[in-house]
Amino acid sequence: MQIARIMQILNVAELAAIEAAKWNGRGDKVAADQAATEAMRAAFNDIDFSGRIVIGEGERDEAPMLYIGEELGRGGEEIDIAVDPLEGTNLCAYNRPNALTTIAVAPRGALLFAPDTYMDKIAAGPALKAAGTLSIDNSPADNVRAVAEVLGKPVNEVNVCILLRDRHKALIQAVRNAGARVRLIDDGDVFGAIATAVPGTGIDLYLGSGGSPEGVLAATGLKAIGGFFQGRFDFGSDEKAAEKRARAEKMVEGTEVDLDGILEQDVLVRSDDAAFIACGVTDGEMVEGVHTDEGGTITTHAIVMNAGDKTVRFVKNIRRGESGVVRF
Ligand code: VTB
Repeated sequence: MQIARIMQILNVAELAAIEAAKWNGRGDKVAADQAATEAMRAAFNDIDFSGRIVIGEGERDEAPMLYIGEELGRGGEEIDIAVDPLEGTNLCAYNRPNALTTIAVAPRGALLFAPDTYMDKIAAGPALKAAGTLSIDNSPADNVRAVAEVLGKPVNEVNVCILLRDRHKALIQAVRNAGARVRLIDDGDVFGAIATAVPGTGIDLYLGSGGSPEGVLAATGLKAIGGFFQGRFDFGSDEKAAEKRARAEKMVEGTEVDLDGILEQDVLVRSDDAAFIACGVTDGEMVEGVHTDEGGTITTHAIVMNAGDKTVRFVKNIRRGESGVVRF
């Protein structure tokens, strides 16, 4: 994606983060999400492009803002957009680390319409992608060993990020039995997956099942920088499974997607020109959150992974306060 366009999208993520951060620690995840979503929508509508939401806040008939299929912008280049306006609404509401505003962009038709179901995921950085030794079909122990070998460290120094959920009990045990460490997160697996490719976060591998939409967002970032991602839909086995599968079937109609097969990066993101942007809402290991000072200066921190110019940018942006003076 062109740098000028990336800067516009980055601005959208920043404005949403600034509004969401006003709710940091206030215990109201709904208000936080709404603030991010409204800011994001208004900012997208100000861009000279024809944006289309492919992953958003819900389906059209539920009438949310940023619904799937919603058209945004003042007209121009056709771009598909996946958003999770506030990834980790609870993280924001309780002021925990790594709440982010997240956006993925790609040429029209390139991003998978992801059904609202769980996706099993495995993610790691570019070295693992290059080695070709990871697979969602391998046991956790085999994948942990592959990571240790490629990163050149003992297994007991491999850090695996997993969502803290009952459904992951056996997985967590298997990873620990293999000798690796587990970094449990309450929420926010876009962070967990992306962090595997960002030195300094201490996360080497992401495993487990989270939202499918979040899977497409993470896959875009990892694809943009040559990282590794595989997914597989998980419809569960309860009474809702058949209904979820039927909805998913409709959403992937006309594509090559196998609902039970491995979802490779190139199926999730069918373009080499995608980009992923995340802006910090609360402070975290990958990016800091929104900081304000008495003069009204607002500082945001974002990560931008752009396949177009093969870059990863960490963007610290300082907005002048009412005094007009930049303080940094
Ligand atoms: C997942 C994960 C998200 O919420 O969707 C999770 O992908 C919800 O999982 O990053 P549960 O249904 O098990 O609670 C997040 O953690 C935050 O939106």
